[in-house]
Amino acid sequence: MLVNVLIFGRWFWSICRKTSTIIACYINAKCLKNNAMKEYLGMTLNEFIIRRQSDFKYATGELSRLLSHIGVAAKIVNREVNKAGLVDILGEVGTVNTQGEAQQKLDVYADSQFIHALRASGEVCGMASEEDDNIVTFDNVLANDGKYIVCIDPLDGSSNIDVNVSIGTIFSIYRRISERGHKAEEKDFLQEGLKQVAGGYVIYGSSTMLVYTTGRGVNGFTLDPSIGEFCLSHADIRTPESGAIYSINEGYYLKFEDAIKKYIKYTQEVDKQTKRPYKARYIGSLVADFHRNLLKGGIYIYPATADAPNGKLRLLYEANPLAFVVEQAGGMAINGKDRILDMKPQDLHQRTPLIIGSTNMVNKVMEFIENK
Ligand code: AHM
Ligand code: MG
Repeated sequence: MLVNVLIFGRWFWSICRKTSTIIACYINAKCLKNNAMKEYLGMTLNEFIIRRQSDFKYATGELSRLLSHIGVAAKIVNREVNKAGLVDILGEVGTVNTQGEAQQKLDVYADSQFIHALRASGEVCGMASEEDDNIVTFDNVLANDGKYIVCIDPLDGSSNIDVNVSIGTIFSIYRRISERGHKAEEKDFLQEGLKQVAGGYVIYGSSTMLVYTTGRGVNGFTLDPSIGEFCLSHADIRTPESGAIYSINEGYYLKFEDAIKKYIKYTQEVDKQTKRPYKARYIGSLVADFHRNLLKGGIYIYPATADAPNGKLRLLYEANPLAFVVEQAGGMAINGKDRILDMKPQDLHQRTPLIIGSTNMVNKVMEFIENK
């Protein structure tokens, strides 16, 4: 009997020691990460990119240089967005883009700024943009040798440009799959979102922020206008698992499928435990709605409608980059059936329904869809 007690005691003691070591390691790793991230706070985007380059095995600095170029273009676009009311740059330009929507002058300006910055970077062989029907290839020796391609919505939320409401830029970066030394090909752009090497956005709001991920967490940089630099202000962003905000254009209510209608009713019911009724917030600029929900917890839905069975938003340069960001921050993004990042694009300007945000909320919508 005594022997049994002794054996049990030793076994119990060793389990306790192992468990406490595991917990201590976990806490230590977390603290180290938090401390390391704290050390980065206030650092400029360029410094941060260079420091983090060592996170990537065999990194050669090309992606770092490319991200810096995107930051520079964002600052130039920001400058124009900020003085939009002062110069003759607002309003429609008179042409329509590939989606049949009137192009605003600032859209065209932003598009040309990003084309210029990406061509100048020498790291990119081509770009796909919401504003251009076909891929833009940078056909020179340096660019043809570039490893990367970029998909971009240069100025998202264009209906808000004229009225001083937050707008944004959304971008994603992939490794090309065509042979280096030649022009980019369309197949380089039709890769699944999970193959992104970086994705992010810039929000031109009450302050201007650049938020991006390279697959190792999400970091946000706020533009300090006094020094003209993006500085790390939001290190290692995590989105809450649940939130109390829902963002959907309820004006289309009658055109939604039943599952979405039922979910909207669910958000409006009273239930203390799940913080319902949720707050309805819809800016009409995806970047702004997404950014708020990312920080506060919430869900953004642009579903299929009777008129638009594939929804409105574009897979390559709206859904994919934000899906990458949200997943890296601990959230989820689906199209109503599948994970956004698993979708195989068929077309440059392909649209997709988008349900994106806090994990518990996205799963709840999924429940309604599955039980319809
Ligand atoms: P845009 O890229 O032409 O600006 O369109 C995308 C925008 C999103 O920013 C926004 O969430 C959505 O379209 C709003 O659409 P709607 O007016 O149908 O609600
Ligand atoms: Mg857009």
